[in-house]
Amino acid sequence: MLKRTYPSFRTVLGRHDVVRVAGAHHALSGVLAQEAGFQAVWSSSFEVSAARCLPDASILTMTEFLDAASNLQKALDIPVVVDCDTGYGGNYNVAHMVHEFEAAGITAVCMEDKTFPKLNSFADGRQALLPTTAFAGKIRTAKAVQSTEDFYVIARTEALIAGMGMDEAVSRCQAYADAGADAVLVHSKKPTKDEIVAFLDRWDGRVPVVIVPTTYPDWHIDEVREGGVSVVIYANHGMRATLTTLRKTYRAIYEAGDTMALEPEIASVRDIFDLQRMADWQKLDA
Ligand code: SPV
Ligand code: MG
Repeated sequence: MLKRTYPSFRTVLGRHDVVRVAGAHHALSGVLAQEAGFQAVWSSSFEVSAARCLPDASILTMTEFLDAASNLQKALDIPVVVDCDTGYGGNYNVAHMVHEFEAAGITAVCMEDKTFPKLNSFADGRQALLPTTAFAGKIRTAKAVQSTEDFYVIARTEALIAGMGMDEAVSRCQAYADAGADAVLVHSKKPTKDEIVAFLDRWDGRVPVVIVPTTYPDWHIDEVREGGVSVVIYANHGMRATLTTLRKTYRAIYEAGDTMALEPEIASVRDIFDLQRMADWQKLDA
């Protein structure tokens, strides 16, 4: 009843042309993403930080991100892909991170080539990246210390975010794939998909490509698939929708002075009981 069984992220990738992943920051949001049909959940550093009302800037520690990811994975029948930012430091931190996340049953992590401490990709200000060889070294470390064959390491480049150009993005991804990355994530903050399409035109396909279409929402999943993308992460839409709903709900209660008008619009307590698997728990007492 309590223990969930789930396929590894690598197994899920083998079953789908394109894997659809939803961002989440706690078990309940992850369960709702699973219910909608997503094949995996992204434990988003942005969402996990924002849930604490903190900037996504390497403020929380590895153990706090591990706790969030592990609580997600424990509640799900689908794998969690963990956004591990920069790997929480240097090579030693990366090695420790892989050990800890694998021990928690996590089957996929993503690391980005920014310097530690990182800052969210959409924040104003300059992004500093590690030299290619230094980040490739972190990827090599992660792959060298993994203890299960299936463990999946995604290397994310912020070259386009940092304005370093397409040549740099492509050559970094090639170097990361050659260092052993199982996939590359190329991030963009452009308002259209053009930059990612240009990257895909240049990409030789040596490992799968992962995208995060936050600023370029106008790209249907069928076209994404045809474009040669293997994994799409809708990184923060759940949290953004939560904000809209909570804001509206709290205001409505405060302004109306009662909750009559609101009741038909919000989930029932019974709905929450079902997600908590309350009936299964109550059998323990029967
Ligand atoms: C996250 O969801 O934490 C990500 C994606 O890393 S982004 O916020 O676009 O950097
Ligand atoms: Mg992040």
